[in-house]
Amino acid sequence: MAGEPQADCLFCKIVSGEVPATVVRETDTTVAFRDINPQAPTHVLVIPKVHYSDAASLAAAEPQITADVLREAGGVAADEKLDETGYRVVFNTGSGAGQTVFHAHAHVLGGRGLNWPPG
Ligand code: D5M
Repeated sequence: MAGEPQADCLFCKIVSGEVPATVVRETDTTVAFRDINPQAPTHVLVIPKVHYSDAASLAAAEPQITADVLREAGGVAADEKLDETGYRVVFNTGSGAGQTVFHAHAHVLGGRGLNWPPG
């Protein structure tokens, strides 16, 4: 069923605690944890606890939880003191854009200069 945990999903396993992660924030609907392969001094992933394959399908089905993810991304930035220097929130969507884990997630990146456009 839509939103239900998927047995083969790495991020569902992080939500359930089956796979460990360095969790920095958690709410009823979201988990934020450090990326295992950081691309910046701060690189945190914010995920919904429900399973949707990407941000667009999450937004279509669960607009409130999508807002929760964005609010928590801002919370991570505040916790990490990125507000003044700036930070980036990225949803890679589709393998052509670099998505490798098909459970919606926001990357929160900061702590260094970030070029535009991204590669
Ligand atoms: O981003 C998927 C991200 O997930 C990528 O930056 C690595 C990260 N990742 C993969 N496995 C783990 C674990 N176990 N803990 C923390 N972070 C992880 P994408 O946009 O799909 O390429």
